[in-house]
Amino acid sequence: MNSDGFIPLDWSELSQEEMFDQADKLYASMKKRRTTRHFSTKPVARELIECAIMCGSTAPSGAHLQPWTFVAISNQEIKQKMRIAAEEEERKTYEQRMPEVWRELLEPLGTDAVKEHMTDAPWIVVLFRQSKRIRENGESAPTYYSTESCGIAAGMFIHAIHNMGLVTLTHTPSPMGFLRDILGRPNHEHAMLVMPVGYPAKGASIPNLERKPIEGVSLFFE
Ligand code: IYR
Repeated sequence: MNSDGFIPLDWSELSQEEMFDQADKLYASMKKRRTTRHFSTKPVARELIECAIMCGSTAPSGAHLQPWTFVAISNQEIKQKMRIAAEEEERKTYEQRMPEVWRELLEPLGTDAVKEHMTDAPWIVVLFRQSKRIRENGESAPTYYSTESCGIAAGMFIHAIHNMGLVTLTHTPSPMGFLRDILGRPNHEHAMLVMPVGYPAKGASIPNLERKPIEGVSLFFE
């Protein structure tokens, strides 16, 4: 193997005790994360959003292309435009496009076509997936596993937001083409998730959900 361009891995072994302790602490913290639909308008410093984006951007990605663009919006006029366009699509989705088998699942979650979080939350972060990359010679070339890569980056971003004491929501207006137009992104970028970020509104409530136990989400062969 050619080792040019390689550096030593910066890693140190934890004791068994430290491992269990860190594992427990992380799970205890992650268990408390909840998708929140009610946001306060209280401002959040841009540096915190930048930090969460850099955390998301540590995600592994196909051929290390990092095929994502996080577009962060605090501008109220742009948020308003995005909300109007999202609600227009969502009304069609909820009223015409959503079959009953889907609607019955969303009913207990309390979602609908009204998206006040898009104007209440101080930041909206839109994750765009890059299906192509532009090479140095200006030609376009494919990216690889961009959906998987962006999914991982989104998870890491969401965890960073939770870890800094803020809340977010993974909103998926569909279709999302209007976001490319409003935010002036190129054709090879595809909006994947809209994530309002901020403080929860006073008295914010969430559905009383349980998560599946280990047996429901895994299988071990030992
Ligand atoms: N995209 C819509 C509808 C929606 C769909 C699922 I699946 C959800 O878990 C929640 C909502 C929206 O964002 O409201």
